[in-house]
Amino acid sequence: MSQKQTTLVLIKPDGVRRGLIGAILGRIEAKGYVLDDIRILQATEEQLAAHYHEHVGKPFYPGIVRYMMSGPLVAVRVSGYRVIEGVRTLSGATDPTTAAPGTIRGDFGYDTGSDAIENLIHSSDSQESAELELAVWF
Ligand code: FUP
Repeated sequence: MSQKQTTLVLIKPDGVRRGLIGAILGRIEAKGYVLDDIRILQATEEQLAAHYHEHVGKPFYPGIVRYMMSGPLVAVRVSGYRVIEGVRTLSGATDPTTAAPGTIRGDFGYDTGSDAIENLIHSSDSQESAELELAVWF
């Protein structure tokens, strides 16, 4: 039997700028998951270093920071059975150019030519990441 889970979703600054908050959260709600908490905020360098601790020091990290601080983002706590896997599936592959049509990144994302991959949404990839990431943003 599956476990009820909680995950973190971020609508990244490109999603907010493009007016896609409703479209993105609409897909997550339509799928059947529950939005338990939501905040709109400007990310700090400290939050990003904690959230992206696996990427700190990599060549693309400064680009991620520029991108993620380029405007407000939306942090959402989402719950449901197998929601971690479910929201990852709805989000699609990291690269929006090749992400499958029907996914959020595949339908709304494109290569902007920026040095960071702009792909609209973050969703936690495991229970452990979800706990750590929820503590960063809430
Ligand atoms: P994902 O799990 O699909 O969100 O992707 P990753 O955890 O692998 O990467 C986190 C973010 O880093 C991605 F959303 C995009 C960004 N990234 C780059 O900008 N350049 C890279 O070469 C790899 C990742």
